[in-house]
Amino acid sequence: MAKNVVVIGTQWGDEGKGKIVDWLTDHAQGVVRFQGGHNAGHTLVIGQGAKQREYKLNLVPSGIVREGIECFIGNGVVLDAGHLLYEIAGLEKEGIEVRSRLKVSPGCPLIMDYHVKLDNAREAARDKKIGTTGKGIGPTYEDKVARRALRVYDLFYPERFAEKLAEVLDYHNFVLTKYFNVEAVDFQQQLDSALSRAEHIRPLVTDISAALYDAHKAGKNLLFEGAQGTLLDVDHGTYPYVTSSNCVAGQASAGSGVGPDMLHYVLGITKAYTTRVGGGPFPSELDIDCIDSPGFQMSDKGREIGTVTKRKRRCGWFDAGALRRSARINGLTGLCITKLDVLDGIAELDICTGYELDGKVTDMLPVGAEDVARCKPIYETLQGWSESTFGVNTWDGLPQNARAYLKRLEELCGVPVDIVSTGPERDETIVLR
Ligand code: 2SA
Ligand code: MG
Repeated sequence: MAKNVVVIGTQWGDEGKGKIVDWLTDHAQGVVRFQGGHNAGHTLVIGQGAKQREYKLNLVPSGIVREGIECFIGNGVVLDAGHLLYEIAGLEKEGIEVRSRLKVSPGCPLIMDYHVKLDNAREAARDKKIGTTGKGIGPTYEDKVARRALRVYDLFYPERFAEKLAEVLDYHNFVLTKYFNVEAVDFQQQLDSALSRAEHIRPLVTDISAALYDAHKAGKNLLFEGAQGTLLDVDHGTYPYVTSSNCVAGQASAGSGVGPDMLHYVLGITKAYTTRVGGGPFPSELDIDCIDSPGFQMSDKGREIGTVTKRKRRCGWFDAGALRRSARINGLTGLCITKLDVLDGIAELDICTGYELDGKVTDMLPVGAEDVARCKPIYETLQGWSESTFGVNTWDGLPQNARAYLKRLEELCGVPVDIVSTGPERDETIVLR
């Protein structure tokens, strides 16, 4: 019986999903992206010593760096065709065979130049910045929901494409020029650049829903690779400081066209502390600039820099109230705690166990940014450990205080810790279940 796993970020993204997806590909034959776009940044470290290579993927599923793994981009992903071809070319340059293994849904909405312009113009005009990645993600999802998006399969019908483009461009150019005072996007230029990519994309286009169903029936194991994280989910996150897609486990179904009965295990990737990149409330945030602050160690040792935008990520204590919400929304089967080693040497570790909000105590992150912003975190303090946990690959090899920390996270979140990741490489992993 095939066992399909959904790998989901339980916090604000950058929990280290890429490494775990890669590690799990030992037991899978296919990896599926089902939401987001090239705003995602998944870092993979492959190989040892002089042969070690680091790959940074945005759109292509993390399975691509392993031979023989099939990779699927589902309908829930917004696709920048130019970026996809650029990423494929980069991988091919590294000697990775991509085209025979990568499949793209005909239903993916296309990210166009006007989406990128709109994304950046809106962000520039905002007083309270969301801090988007500027890749056109939000405006493309808007077009999808408004039923005016150009989708991948439109690329193969040039006349229809031109007709739809003219209509949609008319609308967006009005907004760009009249509302934002930004230069209009040229119709012919946009048409030519989009259609020039069509023949490169066409061989990849596959009915993903059908392909996944067939793969499942053939006994293949599938991994559904989430991007961003639950607290950035457009419905369940700290709205409006969120991305524009659903990032929760349920989206693996809608965003790839498989039934929920094909999702057997939900693994919640969870950093041992918390980070966030971009704007929005963050109750357990720490100072990352003062060298004496534990936040500085998280930022510095954890190399907490946005993979896509190179922005410094904000850092803070583990937030169990946020995790509790995340665990329920995703129906988490187990947790995978990552980057534990970043906390090595911090004398005392605080864990946010709940919040005080309007004079009341709650143990669950409230809904929406405004209430989250008013939350005063409540902490409990655990003793840290001085030993290095980097690369430790057995439970007993961890310092006692590190084990106690993990056990406490498990207790507070109500979900078992099934995996602990202690370094970027595959064998720097502890499996508990
Ligand atoms: P967008 O561009 O519309 O999706 O931005 C909306 C918010 O979502 C956040 N966001 C992310 N947060 C964490 N990681 C992401 N990927 C990159 C990474 C981000 C980077 O892996 O580091 O390089 O900055 C990601 N993508 C979107 C974003 O910061 C906004 O708060
Ligand atoms: Mg990332």
